[in-house]
Amino acid sequence: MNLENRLRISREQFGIKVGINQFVVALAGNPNVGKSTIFNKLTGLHQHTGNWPGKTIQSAQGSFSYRGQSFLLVDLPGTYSLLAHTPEEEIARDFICFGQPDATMVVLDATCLERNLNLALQVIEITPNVMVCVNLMDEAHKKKIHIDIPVLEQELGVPVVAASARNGEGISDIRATLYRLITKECITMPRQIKYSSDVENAIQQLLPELSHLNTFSLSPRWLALRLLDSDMRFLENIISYINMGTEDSREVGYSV
Ligand SMILES: Nc1nc2c(ncn2[C@@H]2O[C@H](COP(=O)(O)OP(=O)(O)OP(=O)(O)O)[C@@H](O)[C@H]2O)c(=O)[nH]1
Ligand SMILES: [Mg+2]
Repeated sequence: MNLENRLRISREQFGIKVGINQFVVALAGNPNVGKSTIFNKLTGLHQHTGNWPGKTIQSAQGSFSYRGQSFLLVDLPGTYSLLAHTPEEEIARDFICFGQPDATMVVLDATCLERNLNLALQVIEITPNVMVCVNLMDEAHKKKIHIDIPVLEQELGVPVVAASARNGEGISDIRATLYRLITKECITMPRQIKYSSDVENAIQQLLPELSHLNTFSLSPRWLALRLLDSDMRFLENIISYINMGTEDSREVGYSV
């Protein structure tokens, strides 16, 4: 199976039909942070809703163009963590991990950044193609919470945009930042979380064992961490993702 087919099949499993030269952007975030508001502002009437394949959970996809480039935006269910506990969280996690989005935008609630950053850190552990949107800035302002966007950007190593999506503020910044991310005009350097020395040692022991695998879009370090989690259900999903089209599996992907 060539890479193009692999990409198509990965996405079709999630009911995503991508146009020619269209980039796929996953919209992730904790529940109630304004993901759908941003989705609606960006895509307007160019959207359709349905269900995630095999689930009764609603899905929404929509498109928009910016500087001649078409984007397909996928509004994911709210999730606190990628260590999924609910069917909604499983969908969000599986799409980010296996749906092969070209970019993921993590939306954060400016009024409770600390809790929200957990998800952002988990996502940047999986993929470097990430931007962060700190939404509800109007609410933060009312609560006299000040957020230093450039410092946050520096700390995370990915672009960060402030927004008050309900008022339409920050939407044009989001468009421009997604474009820069997709066209590689901006290169991200996501912060890698350092774990305790026991965990780091365990990772180092596992990495050589993983070196014979082509893990495609999944980083071996992230994979080692998931092995340490021992979430068997998720590990099964990871294995079937890696095994999809094994015949030319050395074509591309992470190397350890
Ligand atoms: N004040 C304020 N309210 C906002 C902003 N963005 C969204 N909201 C409101 O926040 C509520 C939740 O917004 P949604 O867009 O549904 O949030 P969501 O993240 O899609 O929620 P789930 O899909 O349930 O996880 C709605 O009442 C929005 O109108 C904002 O920037 N400022
Ligand atoms: Mg929503």
